[in-house]
Amino acid sequence: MSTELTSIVTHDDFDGIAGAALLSWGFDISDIRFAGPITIAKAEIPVTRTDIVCDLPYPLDCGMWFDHHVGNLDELRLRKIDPTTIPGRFAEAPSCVRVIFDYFAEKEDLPEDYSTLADVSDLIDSFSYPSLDDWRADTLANRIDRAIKCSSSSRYEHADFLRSLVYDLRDLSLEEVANQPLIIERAAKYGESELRMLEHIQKYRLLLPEDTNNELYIVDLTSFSQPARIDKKLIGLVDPAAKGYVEIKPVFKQGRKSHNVAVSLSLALNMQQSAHNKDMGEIVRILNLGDGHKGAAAGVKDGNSAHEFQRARSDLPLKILEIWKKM
Ligand SMILES: [Mn+2]
Repeated sequence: MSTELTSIVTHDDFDGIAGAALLSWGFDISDIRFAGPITIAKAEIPVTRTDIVCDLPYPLDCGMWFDHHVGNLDELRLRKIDPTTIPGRFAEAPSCVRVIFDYFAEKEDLPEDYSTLADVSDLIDSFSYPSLDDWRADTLANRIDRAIKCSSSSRYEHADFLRSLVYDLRDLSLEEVANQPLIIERAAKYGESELRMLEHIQKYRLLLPEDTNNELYIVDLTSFSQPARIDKKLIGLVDPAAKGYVEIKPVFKQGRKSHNVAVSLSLALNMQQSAHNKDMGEIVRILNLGDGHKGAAAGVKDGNSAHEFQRARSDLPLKILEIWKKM
């Protein structure tokens, strides 16, 4: 390899943080940056040949790439890039940590703690909890996951927190990390917001008479004048029988409610194990709202007036349901 690898760009979720811990250990790199998949897809942060990219879509260019998302592999094929020519590794695995673990395990002995880290990353990233109670349990890994999901007062503070967590997961056991006061505090704070989310999910459910079997669980937050966040996975707790989750909410610009409506769709977890033709990405593409994959997609319906906003909030759920039913 001609160019020296000097930094890691990783996904800002549990799998990305833990993946960066292994990469930091294996390549002796401490310069770490965080991004979401959309930031990479839109090329909003500079990534060069000195970067190792982890648990994220393949950027325009990079030094090495580690990933496990099948959708990202499809994307490469569309771009006519042969994945085998990219340094690093892609494998269909429950987590990116697993991909990186296997990569290093072929060459050397890994610390025992990393084996545990790969196991919990598989569980968290593929959401393969035996039950929702197992997901809600205050286990070491769940506590760290909640601490990651807890928002910080600024982007910089959040990146600092994530960075020190990468170093801790690299150097300490899961137990030592999870028992740090900051982790306990942040996880508890996120736990409270989870309860609020559960309330919103129940209170703002939109029931469409056209959805005779109640297949889509729609949460309509368009009446909100402040941004609110929900984790759609929590819908599984409220309605385990729903097959698809839809969230519609206003787009906020500099804290002000705009006339644009944001939609996000995801398939219920129970759909992962069953054969079906439902494709959330296809729904947002047909409606020309945005893009996504089979399991999750998002987009925005632009509006130029309060009237258009109102029309979008009443039309979109019906249009989504219509396409869903035909799939
Ligand atoms: Mn992942």
